[in-house]
Amino acid sequence: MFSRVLIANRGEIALRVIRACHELGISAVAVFSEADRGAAYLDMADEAICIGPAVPAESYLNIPRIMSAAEITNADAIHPGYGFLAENENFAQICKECGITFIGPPPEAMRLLGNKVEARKLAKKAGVSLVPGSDGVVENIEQGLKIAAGIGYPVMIKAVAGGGGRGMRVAHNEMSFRSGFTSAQAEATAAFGDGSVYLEKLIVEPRHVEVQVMADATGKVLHFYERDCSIQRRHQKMIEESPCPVINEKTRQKLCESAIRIIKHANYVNAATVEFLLDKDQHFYFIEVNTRIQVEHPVSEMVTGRDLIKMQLQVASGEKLGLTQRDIKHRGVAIECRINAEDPANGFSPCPGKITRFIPPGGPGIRVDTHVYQGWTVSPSYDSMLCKLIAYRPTRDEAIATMRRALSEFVIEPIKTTIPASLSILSHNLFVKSKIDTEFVERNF
Ligand code: MV4
Repeated sequence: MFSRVLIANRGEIALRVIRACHELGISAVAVFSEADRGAAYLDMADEAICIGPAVPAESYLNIPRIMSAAEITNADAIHPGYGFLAENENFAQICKECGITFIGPPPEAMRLLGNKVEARKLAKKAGVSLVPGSDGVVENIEQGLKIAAGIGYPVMIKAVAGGGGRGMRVAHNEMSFRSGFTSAQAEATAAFGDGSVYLEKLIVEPRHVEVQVMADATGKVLHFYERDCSIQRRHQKMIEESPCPVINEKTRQKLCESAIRIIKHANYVNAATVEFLLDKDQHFYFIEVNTRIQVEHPVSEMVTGRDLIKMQLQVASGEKLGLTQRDIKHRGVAIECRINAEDPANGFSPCPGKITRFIPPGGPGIRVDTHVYQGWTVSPSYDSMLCKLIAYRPTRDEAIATMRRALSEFVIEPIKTTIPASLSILSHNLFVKSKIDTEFVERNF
């Protein structure tokens, strides 16, 4: 096992990784920007190094500065968290060349799955059902029109280098295809430096269901069941839960086995999330793989009773997964609400500023993952997520009741937060009955 791990991230995930390191007897090195100086979790790290100013390009995204911090502190490995450099294959490659273990997949697997057309080909080879679409990159409008006619409208135009909704367009007919194709290419070029696009049939009113997977270096791949992440707004998830409340045990097994097949075919190591769309008839279709630990991993930890961050450290250090699939049971229901410093009454605009009162909830069935404390100043330079509130209960109705109780207890002053938005979603009868899809928030709020 490693003796020292550097965490190339900030906020709640940096704290989450520090905790996992300490449980495994590993010394944790934190890095911080000038905007994060004084964060309480930095005192929990065994060492903390300033790597530059607030602007991410000069600190959390600055590879030379992070590598220097790792070298100075004699770190054996780097945990990238999520966001920032977590899915940067160049960073993973540089770590390797410097003899520092990147706690994530090999750069080759990251490159393969980061290309959505390659990921589709891999899924096909693995025998997993995927959304009907183009076999590869669509080079021009005329070729695209032919393929779209074959698939049947409506179709979705997606960026090959994309993910998370950028560079995506829906086309309902030839005319909207022409304009959508050009603007998707332009947006993809601007966002990813790669304008390549491909086509898929539009799945109407889908649910977003994703499978948590962990692979070790011997090729052993385990799943930790699925999460339903349909409650999102503008591709920002707001509420996630496990298990998905609408799939039966047979569909669940097929879904999770499909995820494992894809990950095995990619020669993958470490944590991954395999995303699917689920339609009204319980058909699921592979869409993409996220090659990182995700924000919402705690719901999978709660229902399986496993520590996914500790497991990431273990498999990265070369340990075999000491579990079999049969050991991993799912029990109960976990729901996570992301609490952001945003004003729901004002278009969810960011609300940075000093927090003068912070009283988090607790009690039975509640987990609070946050780096925030009374006196902390939320910087405008970063993502607005303050806290993840996780309720874990035997049944979904009980988990909803516990979450509502906890959200009502939570005091965060004076900044605006998404607590009221979460409360109103949890009180909506369509959410309670789980008659939802990815458009639920936009349609009802
Ligand atoms: C789709 C889709 C419908 N049909 N693909 C959005 C982000 C990216 N991960 C994939 N996305 C979608 N792909 C087909 N063929 C609908 C979405 C989608 C969506 C997916 C997951 C969660 C929220 C979403 C919100 C709008 C659209």
